[in-house]
Formats: sequence, C-alpha cells, structure tokens
Amino acid sequence: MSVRELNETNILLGDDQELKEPGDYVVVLLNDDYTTKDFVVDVLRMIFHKSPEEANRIMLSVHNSGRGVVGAYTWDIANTKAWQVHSVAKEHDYPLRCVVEEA
Ligand code: TYC
Repeated sequence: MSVRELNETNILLGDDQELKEPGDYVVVLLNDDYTTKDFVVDVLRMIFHKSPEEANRIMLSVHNSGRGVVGAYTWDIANTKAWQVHSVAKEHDYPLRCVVEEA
C-alpha cells in the first residue's frame, strides 16, 4: 500500500481508498411498462419524502427518459430506500426497480 493521502482524521489511505462524504450515492429510479404512475408517485412521496409536485415531475421524467435520479444519500440510506422500494413494489406485484450508484 502506498501513501496517497493523509486526511484530516489522520487515517492513512491507500491508492484504492478514499473517504466518501454523505450524499455520495444516488438512487436512480428505472422505468417499466407495468407499474402505474400513481404507484410511482406514492413511492416517491412515502419513501423519498417528495412533495406531490416533485414526485409527479420525477415520475414523468423517468417515464419519458427511462431512468432518473431521485436523490443523493449516504450508502446506508440509499440502499435502505432501494430495499424499501423493491419491498413495497413486490408487495403490490409491480416490477418497479431502482439502483444505487456512486455519485
Ligand atoms: N411507464 C409507467 C407507465 O406508463 C410509469 C412509470 C414511471 C413506471 C416511472 C416506472 O419508474 C417508473 N405506467
């Protein structure tokens, strides 16, 4: 391991390591042909705490372009929200999917 950086907490990081800041992971919602628009709006409101207007805007953007960023979170929160989306979608027999990506 070579020394690349000595950060402010004095943790020695290797070349392949870096400190991630909160909000470094985005939840990306994916379009499909079966999930209803109303259900997607409900998910965006309940799980991501979006306003009705913002939820509708994001839903339509994903519907039209195939995918779209819902928000940026810590790794834990992004993955918890993705799990919640898949869980509630499965409960209602919808194929709605999202992915977590590094920002
Ligand atoms: N394309 C879906 C429909 O026409 C709506 C939809 C929007 C589904 C966004 C998923 O992430 C999604 N009913």
